Amino acid sequence: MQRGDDVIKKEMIAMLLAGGQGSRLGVLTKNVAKPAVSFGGKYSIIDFPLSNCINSGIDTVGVLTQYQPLRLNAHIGIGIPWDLDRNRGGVTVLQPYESQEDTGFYSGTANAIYQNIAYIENYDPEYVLILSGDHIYKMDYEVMLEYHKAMKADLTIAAMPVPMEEASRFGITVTDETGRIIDFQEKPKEPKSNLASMGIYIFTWKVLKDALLRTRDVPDLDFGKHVIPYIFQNIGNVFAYEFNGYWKDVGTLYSYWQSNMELIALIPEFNLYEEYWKIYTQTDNPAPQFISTHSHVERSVISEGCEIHGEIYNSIIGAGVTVEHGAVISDSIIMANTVVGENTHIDQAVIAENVEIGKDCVIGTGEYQDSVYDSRVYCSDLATIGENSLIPDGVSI
Ligand code: ADQ
Ligand code: ADP
Repeated sequence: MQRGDDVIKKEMIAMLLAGGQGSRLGVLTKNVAKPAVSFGGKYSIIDFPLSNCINSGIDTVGVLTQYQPLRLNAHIGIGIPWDLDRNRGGVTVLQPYESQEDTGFYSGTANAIYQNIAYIENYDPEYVLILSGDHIYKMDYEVMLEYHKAMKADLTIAAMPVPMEEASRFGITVTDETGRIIDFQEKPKEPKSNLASMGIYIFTWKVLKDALLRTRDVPDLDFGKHVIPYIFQNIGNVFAYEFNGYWKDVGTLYSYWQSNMELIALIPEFNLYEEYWKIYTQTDNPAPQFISTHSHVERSVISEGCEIHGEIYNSIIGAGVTVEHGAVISDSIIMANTVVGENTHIDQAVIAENVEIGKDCVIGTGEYQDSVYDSRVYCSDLATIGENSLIPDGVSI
């Protein structure tokens, strides 16, 4: 390989896939890329993998994005909150561009990496970590890299057991007693095991580069469908790294809502308050929250800049939200700068940013009973309202 002066050697860099359409999140991703969707009141989904990177000592991250990238770009900026504002490395947003060879679109996850081989080669890495932009979890990728090296693997796939009835939504691995993968099926109708791929991969770079060059003509080149089966069949040295912590793919509206609700469960499965594994985000430093005399708040996240006059139960309230007198919110997510009018009742709903909801509306079932989430019963569809909507007085949704 030719090496110019501008090659900065890194042992491992991360490539974060954030270019899916996110269509299953409905109105929430109409104008916003899924990784930029807000989570847990003050965060965005992408804060979790980005924070994992910096907490794992990875200082070079390429973020591959193509749909509705404006807010994502604004959120990432030059990477200051994650300490990724480096002259060498740091975070770089990589959008597809039209060239003689390429169409200006990432047609699949592996095609997106293929189109950025030159970016990766700038760092002459031994290993490349591939991540998804839509997962909520904490993971030390350095420990995974140790495992990859110890196994002398060409590819290590992070994997965790899932309920058998959900297994066909995932890539499924079958392993021997050493952790070596002896069978891999992408979203099989009849899964042979329940050890699911988390879509988090460490590749030895020269193996991945070679596989990408050999498979590049496959339409919509995808890791799960094409590249992993190719490496598995032709090279075979593939291991599963078993993970047993909290991990959630928030690609569907229900899993997104559920994962938010899990933050405020009596015993949270996922804890945002751990000192040694902080989650960093971009904030514009709003005023403190104000909770008035007639308000009532139970087991909820209330972000900065909120003004609360009504009642809030088991909910996640983003920054700068106003809840007027007599309003009752339960089991819901309300994103930044939304206003909830007097006597409006909201239950099991997801309301995006900058929505104005009038007085006396009923959204969702609108009935606060005992927390639905606690009883683990989820009774109806979630009501969702997209950003910048205006809901007139007295409306039921
Ligand atoms: P899926 O969850 O279906 O399966 P996929 O649609 O491939 O994941 O998206 C993975 C990530 O790549 C997402 O963050 C998405 O935004 C991004 N992405 C999708 N298309 C892209 C493109 N063209 N360009 C850039 N980024 C793109 C995968 C694996 C399974 C595994 C699950 C775990 O294929 O084997 O079980 O993840 O969630
Ligand atoms: P969702 O499945 O909710 O739409 P994902 O982010 O998981 O969201 O993936 C988006 C889907 O869009 C994937 O199936 C991916 O293959 C597809 N996709 C990604 N890029 C393109 C593209 N350039 N053109 C068409 N489809 C794409």
